[in-house]
Amino acid sequence: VFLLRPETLRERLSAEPLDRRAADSHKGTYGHVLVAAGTKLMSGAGLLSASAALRAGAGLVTWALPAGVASAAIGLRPELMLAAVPDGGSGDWSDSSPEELAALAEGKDALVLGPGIGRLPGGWLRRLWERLPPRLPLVLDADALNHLAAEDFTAWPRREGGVVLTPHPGEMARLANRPTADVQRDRIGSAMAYADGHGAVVVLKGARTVIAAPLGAAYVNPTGNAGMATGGTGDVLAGIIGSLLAQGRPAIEAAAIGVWRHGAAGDRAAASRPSPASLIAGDVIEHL
Ligand code: NPW
Ligand code: AMP
Ligand code: MG
Repeated sequence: VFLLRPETLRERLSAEPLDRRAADSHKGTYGHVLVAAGTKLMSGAGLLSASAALRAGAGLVTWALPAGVASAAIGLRPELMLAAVPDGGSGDWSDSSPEELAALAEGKDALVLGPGIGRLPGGWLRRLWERLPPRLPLVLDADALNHLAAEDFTAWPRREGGVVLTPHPGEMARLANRPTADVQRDRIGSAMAYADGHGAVVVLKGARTVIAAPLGAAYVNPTGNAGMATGGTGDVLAGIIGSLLAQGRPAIEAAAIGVWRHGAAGDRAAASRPSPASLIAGDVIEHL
């Protein structure tokens, strides 16, 4: 178990606190993220996640929404590309087919799924899981995790591409089928056990976020502050990690570097305000 510090980033994760860019690079160098997030009354979660993926350095970001709400997203963030997933006009992911989303994922370099997607029908995520390009790295957050908690995830086939799960303590409790207080009593053990049991990198969020690799190292993150206890900061983190995956980072590196930078941006955002209490999730994106 390591404390994440600039030296840890350099020595164990081959990263600098800030990225440099090769002078002759182009947008194709930095990967294309597909962010499947947001619905009718939670479109903001998708916008935050996709915008964060851009600010974290991805070359291209496509934001996928159910077709019934996609037109409401036009122009909110002009740098984003939009994709409408057929939904019979309801604006609800539960009326979409996983096959349609899997088709959109072809040729992408990472998929972020879950912020603000609401409920999904039983079996939807498993169908998606089996149809996605085998090497595509994934970030599963929020409602995708709640859906996973209701499935027999332990028995699912392991994917070739990296999988990063980003639960907050309440979501971790649902995944592990234990009370939140138990998870919080042993945060490192909870994250490591779930990572080992499911072959996924687990990011257990909250003050001192824990990042655990399956059968590998765990990291504890010292950046971030209680100003970040505000709606949407988790959606921002999912976009950052997806962005780093699309830029070619292995799952554990993308997760640990992403968590560190998300907290560091939150610290700069809090310092730029009269009080950390006035920090909102969009400020974290602006300070990446
Ligand atoms: P309590 O209250 O302490 O018992 P949910 P959600 C617990 C979207 N969003 N330490 C806590 O339990 C998300 O992406 C959309 C301890 C809390 O009540 C999701 O799709 C936004 N416990 C959806 O909303 C902005 C902790 O978990 C419970 C904890 C629902 O996500 C907001 C809440 O978890 C939001 O991001 C901690 N550190 N953190 C938008 N603008 O569109 C959480 N808990 O029921 O999973 O609800 O996280 O709000
Ligand atoms: P979510 O609950 O999914 O919106 O995620 C909240 C995000 O804010 C996570 O990245 C948390 O680690 C971060 N966060 C929330 N509260 C704190 C805190 N007190 N200190 C540091 N980070 C926090
Ligand atoms: Mg969340």
